Amino acid sequence: MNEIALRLSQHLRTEAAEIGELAAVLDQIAVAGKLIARELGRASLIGQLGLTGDVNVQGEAVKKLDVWANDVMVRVLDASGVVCTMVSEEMDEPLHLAERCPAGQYVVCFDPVDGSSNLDVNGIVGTIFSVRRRRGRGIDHAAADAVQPGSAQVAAGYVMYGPSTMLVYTAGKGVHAFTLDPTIGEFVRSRQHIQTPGRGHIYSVNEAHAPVWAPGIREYIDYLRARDPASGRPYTARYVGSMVADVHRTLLEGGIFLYPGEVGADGKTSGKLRLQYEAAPMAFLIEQAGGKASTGRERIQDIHPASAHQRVPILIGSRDDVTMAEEFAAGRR
Ligand code: P6P
Repeated sequence: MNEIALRLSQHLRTEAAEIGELAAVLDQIAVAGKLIARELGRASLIGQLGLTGDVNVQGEAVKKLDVWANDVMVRVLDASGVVCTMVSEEMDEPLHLAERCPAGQYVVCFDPVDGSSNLDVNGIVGTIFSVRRRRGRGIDHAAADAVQPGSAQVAAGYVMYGPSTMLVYTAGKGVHAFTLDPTIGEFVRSRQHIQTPGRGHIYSVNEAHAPVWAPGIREYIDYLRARDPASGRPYTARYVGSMVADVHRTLLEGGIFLYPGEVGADGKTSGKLRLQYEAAPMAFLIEQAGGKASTGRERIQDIHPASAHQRVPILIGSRDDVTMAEEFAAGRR
């Protein structure tokens, strides 16, 4: 009867003494995860696949489930009663719940369905979330709330919709995984205090972008491909195209996931992944598991966002692998 003792709701009650009302936020995210998992499971049967015809602030085509899942996240986080500002990939501006703010103390940044390009082919997608405390004071604090650095996070994680639905989170005391048991409708603890291996044997990157990668990255990938059994090479390649899936594998098996900076026609280097609700939450999680996350030049969690939808390059995974990649990126290898 382990599933009774190890339910997420029970776990959060025991943690509540230490994490306070953050437990209410995490509990609500679990509810959203159950609702989104149910909708994903029947999407192809109820016409929920495909595009809405709109384009989001990122300039990306919006899927019907992106909008639907965003609405679910907004409603369940509002219902927690303790969230006063929300930032979402699917909302151009931060959502500021003025009526919540006198009491509401949390700011939640999220990507409701990350990897949605996989939706129509029944691929793995996920919901990524990042929680900070309200920073600003007075009615105009929404702007300050939305651009806090990753180091201000008090919790972060994801819900992964795969063969099983898993919620993986950290509140600064290790990384814990809960698997949805559909027979009782509860997330049940499946792993606790996850530690990522110091070094892995898998690299994960979209190699089609190699011609425009920032300096040093192509040399790094060539290094990983080279045959040298004494140093554990070649690595093998895995790429799902869904950050939650690629980072979850890296968290458990080690290695490195990269979405490197890309050099544009103007000579400037830019990233694709969003800092506030993709890179920073995954960085908090991987560091709690003993791993590392950087842009290649600076620690992801140290970046002070210029805007709520800022994009960054990211190298994330095993400590030794990310350190090696940084050395190539800095031209020291
Ligand atoms: P590409 C999904 O759109 C996403 O934001 C991440 O989940 C994923 O890692 C990345 O973009 C995939 O990008 O350019 O390889 O399709």
